[in-house]
Amino acid sequence: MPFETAEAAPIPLRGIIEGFYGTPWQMQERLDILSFAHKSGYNAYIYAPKDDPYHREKWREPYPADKLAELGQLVKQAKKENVHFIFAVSPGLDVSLHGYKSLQDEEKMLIKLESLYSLGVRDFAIFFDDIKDKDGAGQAAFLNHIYARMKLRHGDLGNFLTVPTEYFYEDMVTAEGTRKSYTDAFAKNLNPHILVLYTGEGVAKAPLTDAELEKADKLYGRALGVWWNYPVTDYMENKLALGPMDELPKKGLPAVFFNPMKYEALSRIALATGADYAKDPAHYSPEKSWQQAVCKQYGPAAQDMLLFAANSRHLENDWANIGLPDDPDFQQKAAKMWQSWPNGRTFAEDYQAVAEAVKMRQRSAVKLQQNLPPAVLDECRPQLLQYGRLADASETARLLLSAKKQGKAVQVRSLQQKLAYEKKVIEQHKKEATLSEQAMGAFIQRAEAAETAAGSVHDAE
Ligand code: LOG
Repeated sequence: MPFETAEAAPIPLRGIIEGFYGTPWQMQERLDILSFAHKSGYNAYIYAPKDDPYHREKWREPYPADKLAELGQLVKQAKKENVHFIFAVSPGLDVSLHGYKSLQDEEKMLIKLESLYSLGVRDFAIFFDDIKDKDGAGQAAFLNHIYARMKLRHGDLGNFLTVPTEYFYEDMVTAEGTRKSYTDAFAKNLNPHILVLYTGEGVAKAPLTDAELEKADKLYGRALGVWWNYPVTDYMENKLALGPMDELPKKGLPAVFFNPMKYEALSRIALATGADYAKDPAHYSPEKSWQQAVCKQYGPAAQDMLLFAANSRHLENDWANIGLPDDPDFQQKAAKMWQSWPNGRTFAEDYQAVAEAVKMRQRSAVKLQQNLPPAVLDECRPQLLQYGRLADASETARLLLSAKKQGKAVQVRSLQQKLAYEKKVIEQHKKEATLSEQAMGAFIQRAEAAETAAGSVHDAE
């Protein structure tokens, strides 16, 4: 085994899974991420880009020679970097699991895996996520056959992984707390040597506690590995995930894989924190690891990048809720000011703190435009511009508050107009760039709605 002995580590298999929808990474990005993976302390990478046709839609077809050559290059690089290259196929859209056709499909799958084995791949995965057909027993039998036949042919076969169709806890369990029928059939029949990954309580729901993992292990009857959907943003393309991994289980688990954004460079902040977690899960500290990652990756631009990245960490919709809060420093300062608004004892200093925080954010937006490396800038231009707009609108909002407090009606009206215009422009760009909803976004809303100090407005200026 060229790799470290797995037993010693609390998480023996730690890696990045290229498992998102949308434009897959370029070959050069993959080569870069393999070096990054090794340097960060990861020891595995799963090749599973949903939109590589040969991975999913056209899984039966062999890779054309040029694509195979590229994969060979990756496998070589992975070996050089001591990273397990795990090759995955997602046949679930149309695979046959019964009868003669299923035997044919097994052959096709074996041919596919063999073509990668010839390149030096020893670790494989077959995924069944995001498909309609829920044939737990059939999928398990298919996996068992492929695994057994590969094992028989190759004494040096490495890890064999899967993801079931019910891949998050809430989808596996009945109201009574027992296994749903799909999960029951899959779990009962699957060879115990095949490693099952799941995504936690939801598809993208944080944090994941020791107790929750234990509960899922118990339900499944085996130790599950984790496929963690952060910093992936394929379900919310307008926001970037630039925060750290949330709190994850502190005790050991067989494997953890982090699913990144299609933006390779910007994914590195979260991925660096994921590596910190995976190396030493018991002592992982999200905020600390995040600060270190940004400082290490952004050098002289780090302080500005910390401010920008802070505003783009949390992803939330009706089913996803992941990533630490956006800009907690600003949120705290604003909350304190609202407590003393308009006439509290500490208002002047609370207001001052907000004013300074806004200025820093404005400055960072300008400086990052000038100082970020081009590869990074290319991945975040719309968001960085929107960040600048939000900071500028926050500046208007805080001036508006001051005018309201002092009862300067003319000033209030002109600032209101300015803010309304700034908000409109922000709104126009939301579809392509969203951030800081609960931080600067909420501050702007509240400042706009804030009552003018009672009875003191006059047009005396
Ligand atoms: C997909 C994954 C996708 C992610 C986020 C799994 C196991 N599968 O809901 O490819 O990137 O969610 O959209 C998924 O997570 N399904």
